[in-house]
Formats: sequence, C-alpha cells, structure tokens
Amino acid sequence: MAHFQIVSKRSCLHPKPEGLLLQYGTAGFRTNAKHLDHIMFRMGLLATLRSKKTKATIGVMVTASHNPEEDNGVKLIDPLGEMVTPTWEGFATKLANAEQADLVTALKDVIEKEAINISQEANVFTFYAFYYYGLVTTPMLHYMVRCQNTQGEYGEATVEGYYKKLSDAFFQLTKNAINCTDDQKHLSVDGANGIGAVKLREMEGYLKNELHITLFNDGSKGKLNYQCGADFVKVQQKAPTGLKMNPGERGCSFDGDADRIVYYYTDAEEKFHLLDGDKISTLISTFLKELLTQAGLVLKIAVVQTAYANRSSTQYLEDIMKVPVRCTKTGVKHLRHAAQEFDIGVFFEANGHGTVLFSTAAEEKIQQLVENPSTDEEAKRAAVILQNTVNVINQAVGDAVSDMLLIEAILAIKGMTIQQWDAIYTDLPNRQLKVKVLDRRAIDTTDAERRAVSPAGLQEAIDSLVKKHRRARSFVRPSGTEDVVRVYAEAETQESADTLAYEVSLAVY
Ligand code: 16G
Ligand code: ZN
Repeated sequence: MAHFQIVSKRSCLHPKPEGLLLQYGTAGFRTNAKHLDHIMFRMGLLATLRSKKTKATIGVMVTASHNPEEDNGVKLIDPLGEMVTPTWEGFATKLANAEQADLVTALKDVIEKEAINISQEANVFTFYAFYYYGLVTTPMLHYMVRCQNTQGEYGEATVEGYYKKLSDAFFQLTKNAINCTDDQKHLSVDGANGIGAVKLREMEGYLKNELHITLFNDGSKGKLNYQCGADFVKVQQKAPTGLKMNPGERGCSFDGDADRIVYYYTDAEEKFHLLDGDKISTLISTFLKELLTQAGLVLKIAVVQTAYANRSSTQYLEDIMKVPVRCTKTGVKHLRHAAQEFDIGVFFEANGHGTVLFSTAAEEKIQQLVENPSTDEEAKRAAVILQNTVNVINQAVGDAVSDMLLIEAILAIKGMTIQQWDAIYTDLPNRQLKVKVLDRRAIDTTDAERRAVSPAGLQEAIDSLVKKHRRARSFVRPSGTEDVVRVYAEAETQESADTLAYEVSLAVY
C-alpha cells in the first residue's frame, strides 16, 4: 500500500489541469507541451505496469514528431518495438484523464484487470531508455527496445550498435552496385532541424565513401519542422527552405523525430517533383519482388497503404506489378498489423512513414538459400541481397535513416536515377487541406476512412462533388493528432484537385 501512497503524493507534484481531457491517439498523447506534465508522470507509471505485465523492457518515447516546436508528445513502445495494444491505449487514456483523487483507483483498476503481479520486477529500462540514451530518434528507441527483448538477436541495443548494423548492411548491398559514380553517391538531406540531423551527423563517419551527404536544416539555426521537414514538403508540395540543390539532384526530408522520409528533385524547368511514401513502397516492393524471382523463392509479398495513397500507385502495384495491395486506417499500428499477414509486408503511408516486415519463415528461407551449397549463383546473389536488405531495414518501426539507406542502395544497385524512379508511374495531382470545426469527432468514417458515415448527408455531398471532376476521389477524416478535420482530394489536373478539396472542405462545415 505504501507504493500507492507514494504515487499519490508524487502525482501532486504533477497536477492535472482540471477538466483537461486528452486521448491516447494514433501516436500517443500529443499536444502543447505545457499540458503534458501530468501525462508524462502517469505514462511513467503505466510503462512500469506494462513492463511488469509483459516481463520485458518497455520504451517511453517523448517526441513531437512533425508537430510545431511548442508541442510535445509521449508514447509507449511494446517489447518488439511496436505500439502498445488497443487495450493499453484505453488504460492510458483513463489514467491520463483521472482527476487527482481518482488516480490510484485508476491504477488499481489496470492492475486488477490485467492481473499484474505488482511485486514482479519492473524492468524499468523504460525510463532508463530515455535518460540513458539521452536524445535518440523515435526509430532508434524502437530498435533498442526490440534488441533488448530479443537478447541481442536483433542487434546490439546501443547507439553504436544501431549505426554499425545499418551501415554494415548498406555496404554489403552497395557492393552489388557496379558502375556507381561518385556523383551518384551524393544526397542532400533536410533534417527538419530535429534529432535525425544530429544522429545523421554522428552516423556519417560510418558511411565512409559509400554515401556523400550534404545536411541542411541541421538544427543549428532554424526551428523544428518550420518550413522544412517531410510533412511540410509532402503537404505543401514544395522544397524545404534552406535546401540548395541543382536540377536533377536527389534530396530527401526527414520529419522532426526521423520516422518519416520523402524524396524529391527539381527538373531543368525548376519544377518540383515529390517522391512520397507511395513511390518509396513501389520502389522497394518492386525490388524485393524481382529478387524473390531471381532467388526462386515463393513468398507472399504485399503492400499496405492508407486512403491517402495516390490511386496511380495502387493501380501500378496491382495491375502492372501484380502485387496485392491492402488499405487500412491511418496510423502506423494499423498498417503494421495488416503487413504482418504476409511473408513480406511493405507498408508505407503516403506521408513517408513506413518499413518492411519479414516473417520468421521468410527470413529462414532466405537464410537457407544463402547457406545451401547447391544454390546456383544467380539465386545465391539474390538471396544475399535479400538478407542484407533485411538487415538494413528497421523492422521495429518506420525509420527515415534506415529507409534512406535502403533506397540509396536500391538506386545504386539498379543504376537508377531519381527521374527514372519517378517515371515508374505518374501521380494523380492531389491536395490536402485541414478544416477547423466545432467538434471533429462528429465525423465518423468507414472502409479504411474512405467513406464518412456521419454526419448524415456528408458522404452524399462528397460523392456528388467528386462526380464533377475527372478521375477524382476525395475523403475526409478527423485528425488523430490535431484538432482539425483533414480533407484529401485527387483528380486528373491540379486545378481540379484543388477545387475539389476546397469544395469538400466547405461541405464539412
Ligand atoms: C501519427 C501517426 C502517423 C499518421 C499521423 C496522422 C504513428 C506513429 N504516427 O503521426 O502514422 O500518419 O499520425 O496524423 O502512428 P493525423 O491523424 O493528424 O492526420
Ligand atoms: Zn514522426
């Protein structure tokens, strides 16, 4: 009981603003940092319970991701580096919203419902993780939690271990790039003035001569995510400020905590070309599918997208590449869940968050092929590349650095320019808008957020607006991270997409 008294006393030092209600959303709690003190304290408690329950190390990530600098956020990371389960998200919300006097009751409720043995040693790596590692990117923490809980099988749970694992795999991959000139090894990176920039600086030494990075928005001057970063580039469809690139050169942007990445270039007419999460998943899945064929491996590969995926990408994957595509709700956990149903699940949100999951069986088959002395040369080469691809990927979570290394390796191996990659299919012009409404929860969606079921009449209104445009599509959904409703529209021309997005946003009011 003494425990609970201490908790109760300490929690008074982190009082909850009365009446403040927050929900554990797609990416944990996220709001203005000044409202988060009590949340941080309470999530520490919950992480400890989660650790006792799973008898494993749990991660606590404090980050604002792509949000403005004054925001902050916190989320819990489960033993294999994934997001906590829905039940525990529910506990998080309850705990966060309990008034001071009810906090202990809320805690006891979790303990009882989950039958937690309170005397079980809490591997409170949770808090150590953050303090011990100091500042790391979101994906690095996910990676380390996974290493810690797989007894090092996944890699060494240190910052150096992470750099070394990824860069080694990258070297093994780029060995297969014949004819790659020094020019082609150059990449401009916009670090969004976030932690990714700091970590990439540290990692540069490991990449030696295989990748020449010019880093912009490295945090030395600008504000976090302000006019830069993956979200800005994707939504505004223009280059980040501060980035200087010649026509045709490759550039990419991370978001503030480096779990998203998008690529781009400007052409000779100074037109900006964006290669977003859809282009990335197409590149990766095509690469993997070709390798599977060369290796003679029969493994089920699929791509998971969300409603934001450009229809051209879906059509290309399904019709040309014959890769099955699944659509899920926005939020990494949904995509991840769907991706786990395949031997190889490539999942990316259009905003650049994504990774690839390999089933244990898939990894074993690849391994066997590499080790089998009777594997013929072509199959073996493909199997070795597949194995190194597995190693360069951060399967725990979408990771800008790991995705960047994989993309760079694929382009090098294929001898492909960014223009050639871009030309695989042509995006339908699209537009995203956000609308402030009184209560965004009045909007409820179905069919992986592609249709609105409430308020009544909204979907019918969208349908009739869509009909006025060619090759058009539009949907609305309440944001999980901001108090707004998001509107997406795509159509045959940019003008059409812009008009449709605007018209639909009026229908939302
Ligand atoms: C969070 C999600 C991201 C999603 C975004 C949508 C995670 C780790 N992150 O950042 O996947 O795209 O929310 O934001 O799940 P929205 O609901 O505000 O549009
Ligand atoms: Zn992020």
